[in-house]
Amino acid sequence: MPQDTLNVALIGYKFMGKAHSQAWLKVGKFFDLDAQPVMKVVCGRDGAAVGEFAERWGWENSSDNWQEAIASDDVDLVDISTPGASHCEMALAAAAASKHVFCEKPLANSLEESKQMLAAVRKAGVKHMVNFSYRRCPAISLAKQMIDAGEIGEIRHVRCTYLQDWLVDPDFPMNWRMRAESAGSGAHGDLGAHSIDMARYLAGEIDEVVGTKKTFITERPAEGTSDGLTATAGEGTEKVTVDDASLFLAKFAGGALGSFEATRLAPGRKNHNRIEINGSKGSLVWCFESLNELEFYSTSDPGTQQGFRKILATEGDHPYAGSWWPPGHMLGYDHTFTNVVYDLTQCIASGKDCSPDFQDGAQCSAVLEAVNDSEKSGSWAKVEQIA
Ligand code: SOE
Repeated sequence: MPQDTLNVALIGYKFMGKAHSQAWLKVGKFFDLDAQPVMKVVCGRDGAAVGEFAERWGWENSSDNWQEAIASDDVDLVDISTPGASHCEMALAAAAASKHVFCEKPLANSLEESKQMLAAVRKAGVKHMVNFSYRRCPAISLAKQMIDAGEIGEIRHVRCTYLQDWLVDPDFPMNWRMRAESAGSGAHGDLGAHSIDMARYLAGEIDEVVGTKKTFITERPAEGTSDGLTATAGEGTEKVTVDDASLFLAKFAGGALGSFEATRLAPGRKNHNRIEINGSKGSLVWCFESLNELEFYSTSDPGTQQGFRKILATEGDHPYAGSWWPPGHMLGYDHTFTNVVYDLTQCIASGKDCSPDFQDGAQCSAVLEAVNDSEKSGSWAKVEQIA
């Protein structure tokens, strides 16, 4: 039902909690909205810490009881920014209380849970969105427009690499991201999920995959305290139960071939989320480390002038960019989250469906799981297509 305010309950207040909070704070300042988000309540396990967070980030209330917050009549949208293991329970509770649901990626730690979440939001008739934030980089939205307009022709190759180096030091202590029971997987679900989503967005569905994963550092210093990506060491050591790296090949339904590499052990690569797409008429290349730039090669350019041109997606006509700063002024990581909650708010206000939604999240889980199946069987695995 269309509405003019949107009361938000955020669950989680670490790295993603901050990223989401700054987006909710800023979205109404930079964008014209059909509904005004109200930062009603932020939830977390440590009552004192979440209380301080609420004050710092402008949430009206804080709570150490997310179930109560979700049930409150004062809440329209539940924003889930916790580790993957809790997504399903929270989304099911939100849907049962007829609340719209916004959820961090990957949608869940298993395909089975992702499907349960999709079924629940559909049954409840609420809006649902998964936070594949990189889709909202202006350069990526522009790439999508260019591909849809036929600028690079028929897609033949999709080359995705998502490389980080924050775990290269074997003395980096454990945190939830290295435990299967909280994160589900390592680089595979954390980073690979972004690449899979971007590839699906730009090049269509993936039919079949073959791949493998590897944990290079199998034991690490135990966790002392942690905040997002950083942690201090505690006493003793703990076994790492997720992958450090994942690698797979893909066959796309539209005929393209793809390769996907995700790792947290690539020295020098900080947030190297890169995609290169080669089509029959040209190529597009983007990397998050220069997120405002889109490289474009066109076979239609005069022969003597052919070469990759660098488009700076910072002009008023570029997607989202016009709502921020005057032309030529760069956007960063935080802006992508604000662009996401802008679209989410507008969809809820107007009654339109959100994108990417839980179907996209579940389809991404299906690809991740097919890679696991392939690893077990040692052969190509079909990707389940989620209706
Ligand atoms: C850590 O690897 C991480 O923060 C991911 O969890 C995010 O999804 C990605 O955007 C940046 O890296």
